[in-house]
Amino acid sequence: QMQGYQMPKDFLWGGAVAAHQLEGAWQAGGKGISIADVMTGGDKNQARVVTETVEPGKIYPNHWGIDFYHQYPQDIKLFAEMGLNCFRTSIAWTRIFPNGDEEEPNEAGLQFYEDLFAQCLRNGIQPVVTLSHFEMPYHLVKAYGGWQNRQLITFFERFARVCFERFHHQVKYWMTFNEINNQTNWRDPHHLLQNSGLILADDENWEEAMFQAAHNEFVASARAVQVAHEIDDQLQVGAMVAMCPIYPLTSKPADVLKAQRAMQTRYYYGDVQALGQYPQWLLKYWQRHDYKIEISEADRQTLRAGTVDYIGFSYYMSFATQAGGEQELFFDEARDLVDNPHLEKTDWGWQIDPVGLRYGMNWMNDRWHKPQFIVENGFGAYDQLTADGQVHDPYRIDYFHDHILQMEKAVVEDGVELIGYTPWGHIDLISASTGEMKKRYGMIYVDQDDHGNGSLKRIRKDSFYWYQKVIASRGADL
Ligand code: P53
Repeated sequence: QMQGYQMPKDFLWGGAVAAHQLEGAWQAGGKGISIADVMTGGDKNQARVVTETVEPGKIYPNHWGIDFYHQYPQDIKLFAEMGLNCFRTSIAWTRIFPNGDEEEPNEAGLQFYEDLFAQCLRNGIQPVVTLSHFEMPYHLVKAYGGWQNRQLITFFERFARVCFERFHHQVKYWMTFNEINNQTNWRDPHHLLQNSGLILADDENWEEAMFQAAHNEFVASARAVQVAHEIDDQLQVGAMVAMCPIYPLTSKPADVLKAQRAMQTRYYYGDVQALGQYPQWLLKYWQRHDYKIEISEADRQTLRAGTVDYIGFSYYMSFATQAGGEQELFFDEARDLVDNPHLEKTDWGWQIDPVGLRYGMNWMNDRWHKPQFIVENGFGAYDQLTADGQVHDPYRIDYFHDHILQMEKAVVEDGVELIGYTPWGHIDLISASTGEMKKRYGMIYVDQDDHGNGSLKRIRKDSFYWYQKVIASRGADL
């Protein structure tokens, strides 16, 4: 196998998780109910269901996660053993503001994160924190209609301010909204709820509602950037987009044009957050469709003043599209994606494309001119615990080998400025899309099934030792 380039000394090598997918303890320390707490478990054929309230007898995997809330002291030590020098997690909004609209924060929640971050730092691990990672207070959905409502800007700003004030000595790198562009797929209710807390009726215009919600998130994010810099000019606040490059299926000009519009559509979020303004094609699109997106002059000013410091992004896969002979140039993510015949897929149908990572990094660099941070990358797979009590996962090592190599080429050969690399779910946790435990990403195995049964024992997989070696060689020994 090919060897890699060595990354700079200060490069951050880490792992990434989100509070709701591993903490469990969904009611501990005064925590409120988040949107993840009312999502049942599903699998690749059966979508997760959102229930009106927490219903007895239903399975809610986020209620238990992997019990990180109680086991983190040992888990962080294991991360240090792996060699991590950073750890990306999120702050569960509902631990700090249980309903989201309180005036005063919940001290027990703040204390939990202060202790967690202290444990990281004691072990030579720098925490990297996402403020909103698919876990907004459910109350803000029920009582306010989610991010369509401008009042959420105030609530989020308050939450962000409290976090920056309390943790700015412990945490330098922040992100505002996780994978803010997943809602490009606005026909899927799961994405609308996860990103924006929208639960819409059939007769509402879902696309227009998505654009309004995303706008309010942009303003909230830009406010957070400004507040962070006021509190501590050392703080770095990033965007977080899901980078899935969309290729033209063929070199037919109409396919190429379609793919260009697909990229514009899926990444206008980054345009607004990095460049501080909306692209012209989108304003034209709204005009033609008579979409009335409420954007004030003050908002425009906030967006310009609150551009992000860096681009955090996830990378798992690439997509492809082709023109359908439509009158108007238009990209509808739920309908317009096609299989790429050159790529293999995971068991969950995610197309594996290491080169797409380098392509995406170059594309973003040309467009946004900001440092980047790969804050998720990984391979969801069924793992087997063998009779010898081990997990042999060569498929995961292959995936990481190929992706890290492309990352290093983007840095060394192409000159992309990259802060760090945090593979997703380096410890097994609950899947966001399916709620499964058995869709595993970890280099550390957690003994638990989809129903929450198991010893919760942590077991080092083969990939654990492989990544340890990669980090020790600063990326050269792949
Ligand atoms: P799961 C869609 C496409 C790419 C990444 O995903 C996505 C999603 C939404 O599920 O989510 C990110 O667990 C997300 C994590 C998530 C991870 O990728 O569905 O930021 O919360 O767990 C992997 O296999």
